Amino acid sequence: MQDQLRRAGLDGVHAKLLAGQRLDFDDGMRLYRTPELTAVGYLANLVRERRSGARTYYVRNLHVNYTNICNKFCKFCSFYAAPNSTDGKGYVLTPEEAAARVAQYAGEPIREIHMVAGINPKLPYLYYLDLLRAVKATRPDAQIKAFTMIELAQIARAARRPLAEILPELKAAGLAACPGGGAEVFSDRVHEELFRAKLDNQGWFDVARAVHAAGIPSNATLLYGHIETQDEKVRHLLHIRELQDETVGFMCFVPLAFDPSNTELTHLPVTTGYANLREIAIARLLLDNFPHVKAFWIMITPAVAQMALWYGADDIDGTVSHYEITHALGTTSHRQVLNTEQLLDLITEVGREPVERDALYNVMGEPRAESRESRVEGRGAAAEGRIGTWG
Ligand code: V47
Repeated sequence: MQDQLRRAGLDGVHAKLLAGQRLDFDDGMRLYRTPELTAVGYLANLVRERRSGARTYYVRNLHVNYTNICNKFCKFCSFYAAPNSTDGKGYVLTPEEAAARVAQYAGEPIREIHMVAGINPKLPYLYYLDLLRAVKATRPDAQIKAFTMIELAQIARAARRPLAEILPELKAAGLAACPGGGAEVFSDRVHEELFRAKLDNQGWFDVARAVHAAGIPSNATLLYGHIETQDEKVRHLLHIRELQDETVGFMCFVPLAFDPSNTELTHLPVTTGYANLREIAIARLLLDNFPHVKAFWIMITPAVAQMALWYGADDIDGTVSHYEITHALGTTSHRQVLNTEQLLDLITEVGREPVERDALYNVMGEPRAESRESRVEGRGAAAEGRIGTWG
C-alpha cells in the first residue's frame, strides 16, 4: 500500500492521518486529483474503522413530502411545481393527509420519519406545527427528522418571528432532528447559476447555527455531479467542518449524487460509481469532526452504497419508503425500495456489522450477531434479483 500511496501523491496525507493531524485544503485537492481511488479509499477506511469499526448504521424510515409547490426554481430539481402553475401537478398535504400516509405503515417498526418539501409561500406557521403534531400523534414511537435549513428560514418568515423563538415550539410539536438538505454547494458562483432564489450560503450557516443552539441536531449535505468544481467541493467541506467545530450539532454528512433526469440540466451525465465512492471517501477524510458519513443508496444504487462501506461510509440510511425528491429511472412510476432483510444482506455480505439506529443515532437493541450466510446461504441480494422497484 505504501508504494501505491506514494504513487498517488498521498503519502503525506497518510502520515498526517497516522499522526492524528487535520487535513487541509491542499490535501483535499490531492485527494480529488489522484486517479488512484483505491488509495483514497484505503485512507478513508482507516478513519472509518477508527471511528466506527465494522459498524454500519441503518434506520427503518419513511419519507413524507408535504408539498411540492416551491418558489425557488432550482435548476437541479425535478420535484417542484411552481406556485401559480395551472398544470395540476402541485399539491399540499393537509396535516391529516400527511398523518394518514404515515398511518399506512402502522404495522412496521419505523424509527424515523423524514419530512421535507418545497418552499410554499402560502403555508402559515400554524400549518407546520399542526403537521408535526399530527404525524407525531400517529407515530409517537418514531422520531421526526424534518425541514431543511431552507424550509426553516421560510417557517420563520411565515411566523414573522425570529428562528430562535420558534425552534423550541417546533421541537415541542415533535421535531427531533433536521436533515441536511438545501446546502447544495457553498459557492456563490453555483448559487447564482443554479439556485439563485434560495437562501444564500451564509443564510444556510446562520440557520444551522440557530438549530444547533436550540439543541436540535442536524445533518449536512453536498450536492455534487453538476457544475461544481473540485476546489468548490473542498471549500464546502472545510466550511462545514468549521461550523461543526463551533456547534458540534451535526450527526452525519450525506454526499448527494446529482440525478439530471427531468431537470433543467438533463444534458449532464449521471455520476459514476468511481465518482460516488470518491465523494464519500473525501468527505470521511476531511470531516474529521463528523461522527458519520452516509452512503445514500437511493441515489448511488445499492451496489455502490455497499462498496462505499469500505470507502468511508458507516451509514447506509434506511428502507426509505416513498422517496420523491428524485425519481429513479427518470419516472415517477419507479421508486426503489429495500426491505430490512435486503439492507442487512448488503451490509453483512461485505463483512460489516449492521446496527439499527433511530434518527438521533441511538442504537436500537443489540447489534445483530447472525451472519448473512446463515440467512441466505452465500448469494448476494442483488444477484438474487431481490433488489427491485415498485411503482
Ligand atoms: O436539498 C434535489 C437534493 C436534497 C436533486 O439528511 C437532488 O439524512 C440529486 O437532503 N438529484 C434533499 N439530489 C434530500 C436530502 C437528504 C436525502 C437523504 C438523506 C438526508 C439526510 C437528506 O436533495 C436537496 C438537494 O440537495 N436534490 N434535486 C437531484 N436532481
